[in-house]
Amino acid sequence: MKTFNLSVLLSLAVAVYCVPVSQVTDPDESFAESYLKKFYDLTEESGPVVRRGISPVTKKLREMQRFFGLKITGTLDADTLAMMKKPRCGVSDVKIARFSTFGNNLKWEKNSLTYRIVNYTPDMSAAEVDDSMEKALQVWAKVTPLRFTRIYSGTADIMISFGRRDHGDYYPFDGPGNTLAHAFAPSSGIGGDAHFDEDETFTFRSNSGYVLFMVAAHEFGHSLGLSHSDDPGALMYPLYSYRNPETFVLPRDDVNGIQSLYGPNPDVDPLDPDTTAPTTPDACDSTMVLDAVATLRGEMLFFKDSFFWRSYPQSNTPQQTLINNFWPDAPVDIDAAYESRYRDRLLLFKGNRVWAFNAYDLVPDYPQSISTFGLPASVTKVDAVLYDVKSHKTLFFVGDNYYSYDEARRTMDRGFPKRVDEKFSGLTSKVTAAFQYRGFTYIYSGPYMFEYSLRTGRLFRVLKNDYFLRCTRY
Ligand SMILES: [Ca+2]
Ligand SMILES: [Ca+2]
Ligand SMILES: [Ca+2]
Ligand SMILES: [Zn+2]
Ligand SMILES: [Zn+2]
Repeated sequence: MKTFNLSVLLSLAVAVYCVPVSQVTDPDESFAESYLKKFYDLTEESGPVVRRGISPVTKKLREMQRFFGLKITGTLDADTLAMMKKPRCGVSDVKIARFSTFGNNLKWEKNSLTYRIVNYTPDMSAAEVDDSMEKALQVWAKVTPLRFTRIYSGTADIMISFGRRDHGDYYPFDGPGNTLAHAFAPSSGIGGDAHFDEDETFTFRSNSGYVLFMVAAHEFGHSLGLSHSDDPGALMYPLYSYRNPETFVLPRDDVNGIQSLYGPNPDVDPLDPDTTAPTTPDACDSTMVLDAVATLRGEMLFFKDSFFWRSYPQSNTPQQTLINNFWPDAPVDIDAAYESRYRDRLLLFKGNRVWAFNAYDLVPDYPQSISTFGLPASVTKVDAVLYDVKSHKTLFFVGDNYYSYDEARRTMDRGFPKRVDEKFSGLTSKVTAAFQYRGFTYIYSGPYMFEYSLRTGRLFRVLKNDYFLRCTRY
């Protein structure tokens, strides 16, 4: 997925390396204006004229920043611009979508729908396109009474086609990048139809290009009556994210959305544990236990399930993203993480294995066994890992004990393991995550975070997750 990787790479590079926020230039301003027109209903006559103190552009920027969980500044800052440049769906983000003006009745009044694949993309074989479309519709059929039948001629409810630039509706595509596809809400005629931008490279399973199944599953959500969700884990989130089609399960937010329109699948037992839909970790959940925390080139990373939040110095609100969006080769549900400043790497631990990343790339020969650090064979997983800038040692937390690893000599120190509470007073239960940030050591134990002075080692405060994650729900 070259295009996608590249754009994400650029956005991280901007966030990481350009600490003084880059100046927003005029082409960026006109790009932003057309983005707001397209996705946030900024209208021509509203223009840049300031009326009663607040300009329509400022108002729409705030709306967009709120939707994506960015800091609400009302100005075109670097974070906002980077978000605007990510590959996404062409349907707008306003609650009453632009395409919904066919009437107020935005659901199908029947459960049996037809679809037709009008033409094909040269990017994939016809069989792969057929399979991708069929499976993308099944994502929705699994959780609703909706059933889909393919037809090969005539007009189907859902007409599926590939096209570039002007392709017969009033919503031309934009060439490679940005908009990948769009679809129309339920209605007769063009309603329900899904269009894919032929200037993109679509793929069946590989990592180069946009996975057609994922793009189509999202678009069919619109075909069935859903608009965009601001839950970053939702299929109906407007930005493209890579996910493995083999293991994809429709998230809870989307299940709730589609079932509010059509009800559940009558053929599925609601108590069947196989039907559990994944939920997105919530920064406002004070009982949440983080999997791991780490720094990365001045940012803070907080891992939970398939997601992480990143908090970087220029931004007040940590942003939540799928782990595989940044590191497609990374494990999810990890045990521990740390940044090796000696080798400029991020290390992720899961079970008895460790993965090393240099920026986005898996370092060759990884994953490796954790025994390469010199941990005894009896250690089959670690609970947390912390790089201590004071001693230049990396501490591995395992149960009540910790081990000390010398980064320079690449060996385990003698005389370990030692008890955790010998070094960190007041810690009575297991360490679940740990990192250092701006002169303090933070040791997580369950939902609590113990703050120790790096200089004296003394316990300062006992805090909770929301200290860094900042629940912003009012
Ligand atoms: Ca139609
Ligand atoms: Ca495009
Ligand atoms: Ca952990
Ligand atoms: Zn969309
Ligand atoms: Zn179209």
